[in-house]
Amino acid sequence: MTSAGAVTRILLRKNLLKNGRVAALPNTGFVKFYSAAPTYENIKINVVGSKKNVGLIQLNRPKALNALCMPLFIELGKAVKDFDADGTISAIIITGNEKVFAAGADIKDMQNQTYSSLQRAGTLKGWDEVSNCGKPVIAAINGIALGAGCELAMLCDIIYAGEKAQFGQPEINIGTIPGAGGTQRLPRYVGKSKAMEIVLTGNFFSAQEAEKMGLVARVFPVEKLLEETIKLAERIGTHSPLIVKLAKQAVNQAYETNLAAGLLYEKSIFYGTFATNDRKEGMTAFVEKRAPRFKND
Ligand code: DAK
Repeated sequence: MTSAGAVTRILLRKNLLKNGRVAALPNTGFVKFYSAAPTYENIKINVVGSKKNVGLIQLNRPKALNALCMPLFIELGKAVKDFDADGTISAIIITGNEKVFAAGADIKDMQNQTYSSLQRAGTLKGWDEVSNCGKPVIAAINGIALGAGCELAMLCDIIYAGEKAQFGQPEINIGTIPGAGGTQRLPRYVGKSKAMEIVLTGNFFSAQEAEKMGLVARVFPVEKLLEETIKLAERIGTHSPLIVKLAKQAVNQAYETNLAAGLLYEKSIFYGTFATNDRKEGMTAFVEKRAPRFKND
């Protein structure tokens, strides 16, 4: 049976799925896929790049400044999981619009939650799909990335920002604390003093400050951000997907363990690359002075 993810990919590639909706049913061959294709209310998805190998997810609740409501979390998790499973996709971009990435979790949803209702609900659904994604996930942030919006960006592997982007963990203003990784990831990325300042004041900080702190890799003019992020994803896509996945795992270990254990992990991954055909092809291509032909093997 064809999975919903596979259906989405077929439709995207044939330009039949626009913004998460089936645009047309040109022939009976696709009718059978229609019912299985996921339709999204709170995100838009697309396949972009000159080789159509970049999965693009756009948060899409503009009236609520892309506040991350529970259905949005679930849709986001599903879209990431589908792109991760798609062998033709090299990297995934999560973005918002030119004015806003996400103003945090939906405060109206949370207003009447209780300690026990949150405990019963467990962790944020969809969140794990982003952090467990084997492929590179890149955040392209224009406008505000606050609270869980900033935490979502920090789940990603690389953050590119537009020059007007604003980041913050303003939960303290509404009587709570960052609860989706902010108190743990932010100090690892920017150090304790900066993280304390951000979390305890709730103050926003600019893209330029975020770049200086090392939270953001690069800053671009607003209108260039997505184009540059797609270029980055395409560049990653020229490498062996297998080795990219291993490299991502190795870098992530630096945030999970101490230096000695991390170096040991790195070494085992490094030796492990020598069990792959792509490593052999990469080095052979270098010696033969030609471009490598990676096979994800
Ligand atoms: N939630 C719901 N609606 C929001 C929202 C939000 N976070 N942010 C903005 N909106 C809505 C506004 O209510 C308004 O809707 P209407 O009144 O028009 O219906 C619309 O978006 C436009 O907002 P404003 O009128 O406020 O626009 P301004 O330009 O004046 O201000 C602002 C923009 C971003 C400065 C302001 O909207 C603002 O301060 N927003 C709240 C930012 C914030 O505090 N974010 C942190 C949320 S707490 C969890 C773990 C973690 C979390 C949740 C669960 N578990 C483990 C379960 C995360 C929590 C958070 O992220």
